[in-house]
Amino acid sequence: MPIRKSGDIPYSEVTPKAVYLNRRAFLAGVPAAILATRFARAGTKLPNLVKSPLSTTGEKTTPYNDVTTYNNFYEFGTQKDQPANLAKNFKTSPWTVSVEGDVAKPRKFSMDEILKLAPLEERIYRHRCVEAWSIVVPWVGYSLSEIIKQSGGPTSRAKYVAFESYYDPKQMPEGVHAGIQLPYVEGLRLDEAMHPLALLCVGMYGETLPPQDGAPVRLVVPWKYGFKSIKSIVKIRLVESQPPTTWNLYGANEYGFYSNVNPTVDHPRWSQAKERRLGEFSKRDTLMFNGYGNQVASLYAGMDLKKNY
Ligand SMILES: Nc1nc2c(c(=O)[nH]1)N[C@H]1C(S)=C(S)[C@@H](COP(=O)(O)O)O[C@H]1N2
Ligand SMILES: [Mo]
Repeated sequence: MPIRKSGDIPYSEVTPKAVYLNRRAFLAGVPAAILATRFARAGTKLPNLVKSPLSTTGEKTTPYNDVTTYNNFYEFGTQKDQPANLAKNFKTSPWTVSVEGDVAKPRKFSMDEILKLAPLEERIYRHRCVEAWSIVVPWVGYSLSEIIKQSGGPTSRAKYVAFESYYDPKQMPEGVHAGIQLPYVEGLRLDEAMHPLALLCVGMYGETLPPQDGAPVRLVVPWKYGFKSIKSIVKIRLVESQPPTTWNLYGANEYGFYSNVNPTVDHPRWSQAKERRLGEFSKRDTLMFNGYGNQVASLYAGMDLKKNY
């Protein structure tokens, strides 16, 4: 068998680590039941990661096990522990992302193309869910602006970017009970989408994304509440007017289009002043723009953030 550099292996051909380890352990005679608990990580190592200067420095990352067993991914169930189980066999290959609408060169990208579009960076970001829990994750990816540039860049008409998740009721039978409209849709203003912090994410903890965290490709927008970070993306469409978003459709008085993390604007049903970091006991103060104010506050200069929640 020829030896290839891991960077040359197409996404579709990579053997998931769990399968590989199972195979190896099977040969060594280790019982399968022990394997299931010992080798729970299903990702594939992503090579040649660049450490990004956009990382949040000095913060302890949340244990992998917490980040991959406490999830919101309503297509796979509304309970936090459901996606880890129900998304296990989610088919993420082949995968195509279409970049369309008001871009100079609308085109489709295969997952292999996405992995090679720009150097893969490791960025440690804080992530704050609207439900007042938070995590610190070493994500892998590159700025969302890269894929928009690779599609010829925005035309003069483009003002917003609309995103759509994959939805297959056969693979996601819990979706019909989720209480939200599917496919999951999200949106950003064009300048937010082009901000370098907005991450097109293909991995975490040095590996490809596990299904429950949004495999094979998701958004991570660290200054906004977690629900803006749409998972398992199949469509990115540049548009003229503000696109609909899933949680705003669900309840417009509770979830706005902007959804910037803001400890001074409470959710109608609970306070946003504090948060609990997964794995920690006591609560900590929530930071304006989740601590990314120096980088992003200028995007909202002159806007009333109580009105534009
Ligand atoms: N397609 C899709 N994307 C989604 C969601 C979802 O239910 N479906 N949940 C959102 C919410 S509410 C949060 S907090 C984050 C959670 O990401 P994580 O599970 O990787 O922490 O994903 C967001 N993206
Ligand atoms: Mo969330």
